Amino acid sequence: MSALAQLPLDATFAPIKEADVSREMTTRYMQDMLDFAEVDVVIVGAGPAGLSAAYEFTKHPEIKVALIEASVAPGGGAWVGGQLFTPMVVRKPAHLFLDDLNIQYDEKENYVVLKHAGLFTSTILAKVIASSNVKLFNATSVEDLIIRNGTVAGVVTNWALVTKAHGTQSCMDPQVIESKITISSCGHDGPFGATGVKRLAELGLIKSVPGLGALDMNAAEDAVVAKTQEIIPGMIVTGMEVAEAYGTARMGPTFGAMLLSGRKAAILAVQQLKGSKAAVGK
Ligand code: 48N
Repeated sequence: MSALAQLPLDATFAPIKEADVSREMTTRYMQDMLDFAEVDVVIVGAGPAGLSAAYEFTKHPEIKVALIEASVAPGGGAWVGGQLFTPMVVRKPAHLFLDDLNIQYDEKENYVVLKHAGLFTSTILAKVIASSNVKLFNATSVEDLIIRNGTVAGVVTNWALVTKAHGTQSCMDPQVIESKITISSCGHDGPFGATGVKRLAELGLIKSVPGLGALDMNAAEDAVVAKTQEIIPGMIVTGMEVAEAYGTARMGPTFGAMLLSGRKAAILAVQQLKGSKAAVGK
């Protein structure tokens, strides 16, 4: 019989010093911030595209990755399917990505259906968080970019609640994370939608952000994956931020393009890094 099975219902806890709880959290979090002040890759946004990119990087332990998410709960739009219905539709061949994650689904001829979108998001999130080289900083927003000679060289961060409260206080300055490559997966709606490419347009580094086209599932998913690319030196766009940046159609509640776009963004970054000198973060 397992130790848990033998545990009495009214078990009592081992004693603890309250200050030790604070010390444990503080030492680890501060060490993470010191260790990840300079990385190979920053991923902005932990929705399905950003998480898929992060998962791909877990296969490259030599590459140091910071995953930044404004919400306390990562996952973006991938906790539900469409109109808050919870099953998730993923068109083939993106089911192969689910196979890699060992996620169960119902199979149809051209697509698969997960009984709950949370099955994807919780599974991929657990694998990303458990990895040795990808560090998730949630409740943290990217407020700006580090730009050197027209190249994205990292991100400017703040607590997400501070970012939302800038109008209430005098200047609450941010922190920075330097990175060789920034993957922008900021999605398409909400207060943070497509913030990476919108900032590039504000800086005149890209002409404009045309925004989403109307819905056409078959056109949208192929186009988003095809246009997942380096938009300016140092920044790769992925997920629905691609649709915003290039004005492709939107796909609505099918998620296969998010998985394969995120995977493609990570592989493009790995190819760039392998072509360069030894990666940061050995
Ligand atoms: O889920 P999203 O919004 O974005 P994607 O591209 O990962 O997935 C898109 C998908 O959820 C859909 O919208 C589906 C396919 N619908 C399509 C359609 O046609 O309607 O996740 C983006 C994440 C969110 O969690 C944001 O909180 C976060 O990125 N985020 C940021 N985090 C930190 N700093 C920022 N500046 C920032 N901007 C966005």
